[in-house]
Amino acid sequence: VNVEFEWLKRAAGERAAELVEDGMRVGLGSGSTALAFVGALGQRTRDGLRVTAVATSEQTAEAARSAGIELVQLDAPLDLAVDGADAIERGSLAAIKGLGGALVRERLVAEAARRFVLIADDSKLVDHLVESQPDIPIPVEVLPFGWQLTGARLSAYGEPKLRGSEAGKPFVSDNGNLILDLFGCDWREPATLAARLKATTGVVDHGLFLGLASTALIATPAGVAVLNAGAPR
Ligand code: A5P
Repeated sequence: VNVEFEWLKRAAGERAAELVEDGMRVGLGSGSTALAFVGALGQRTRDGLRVTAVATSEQTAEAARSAGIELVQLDAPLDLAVDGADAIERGSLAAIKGLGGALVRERLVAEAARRFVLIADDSKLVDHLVESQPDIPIPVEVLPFGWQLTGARLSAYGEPKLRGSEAGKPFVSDNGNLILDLFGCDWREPATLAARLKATTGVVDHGLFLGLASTALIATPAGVAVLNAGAPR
């Protein structure tokens, strides 16, 4: 564990918790940075803030419950959603998400929110998303039924690799699906790529989050920078 990153994640999470106002319905992202936000929000609720929240994964739900945050279903729009990312592009705030395997619920929550805020340490910030490859693939969640054929369709856009779990078995998402990590994609037109992935039979969703985040809170050793989508880089 990189202690500096842990400290930075906590700083980003605490800053995001300051955005939450009394009575808000809040979306809780997944991954270690989002869990720092959950911890900070839990502290604020113990100090008297009233919120209800929707969790994007079972892991986050558990953390929220132990932090004393009231969880509700995603049955109405949210005021704010806060989530981590695997890579964030300067300027556009386009992001790759889903290395934690929660991308389907993460997108449902992000799209339900009036304001979607990304939080990360500065190691996640890139000038162009294409730079993050080959290390960071585009995660694609697919139905288990016929997944090999879905994979063959996806190979038109990159090299799909079935994600494994630590036990050596395929990773299974909270939705009971598989993840194909797509390496070596053609990034010239990310919006076209995103639309094609979404339109592929057998695909539930993918981890390219374009045009969703309005703000990114990026923690650096010098402080937390507030980046707004569309602002000069
Ligand atoms: C989960 O599916 C992802 O989208 C996470 O938001 C992402 O992997 C970031 O995780 P960390 O904050 O642990 O790096």
